[in-house]
Amino acid sequence: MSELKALIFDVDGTLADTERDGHRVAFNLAFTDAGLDWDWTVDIYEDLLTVTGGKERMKFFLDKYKPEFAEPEDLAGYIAEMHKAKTAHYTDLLSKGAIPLRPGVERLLNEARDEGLRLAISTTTTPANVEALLTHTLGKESMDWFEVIAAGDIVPAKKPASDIYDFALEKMNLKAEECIAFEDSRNGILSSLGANLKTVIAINDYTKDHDFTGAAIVLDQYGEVDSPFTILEGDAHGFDYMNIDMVKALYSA
Ligand code: XBP
Ligand code: MG
Repeated sequence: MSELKALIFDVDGTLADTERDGHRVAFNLAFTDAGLDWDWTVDIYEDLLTVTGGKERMKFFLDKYKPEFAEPEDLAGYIAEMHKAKTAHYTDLLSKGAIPLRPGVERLLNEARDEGLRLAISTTTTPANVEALLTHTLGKESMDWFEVIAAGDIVPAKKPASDIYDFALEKMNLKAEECIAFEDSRNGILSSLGANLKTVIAINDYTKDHDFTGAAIVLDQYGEVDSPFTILEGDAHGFDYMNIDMVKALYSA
């Protein structure tokens, strides 16, 4: 058996609960800027989240919810411009401290660094969004904690395709069996399992009913010493909050 060398984290829903109060709000602000009356409610957004990637999600929305919309000739360009505006709103929200990290994330990252474990990010979101989240929660220097930040359009096929995890592994020159992935969604685990990575799940409100078949464990959160997680599926090996010893136990199981 190989030795654990790296932890690879998803961003949205995993490092922070960004979707409902971050991305969704930013999309709506961009629509308002463009003079559109599109309103991505909390409920509609749950359906839209089945499609990863903000640009892809807007296209899906138009096809499903606005079939009457008079599409501009360059629809892809139109969506890309609106997505730029959305990213500006999203990074602005983060700069105002709108979204904290999930419980246990900062501690776990620090423990991993103390243990000499390598860190990477594999996400569908735009690189600027990752930078904004890390900078405004952990400080600018935290960008350097991650050896690889694999994000957005860097690969042709977004999650659930395994490409973004394959890319991170290749960049780190590591094999899947030397790493463990942290995800929150069905599309995320399909991607990480597709790359043959053992995968830890911490759910959130949008993903609590997803199918996590194949996960090493499914938790409600990583937890802290004084606020333990609830196990939804799997064996926590006697731990009640996620620390590096638990990560190693899951990795070796
Ligand atoms: C995240 C996404 C992203 C974000 C929005 O998925 O699917 O599209 O919702 O960010 P994951 P962008 O957590 O699996 O990486 O608008 O920048 O795409
Ligand atoms: Mg996610």
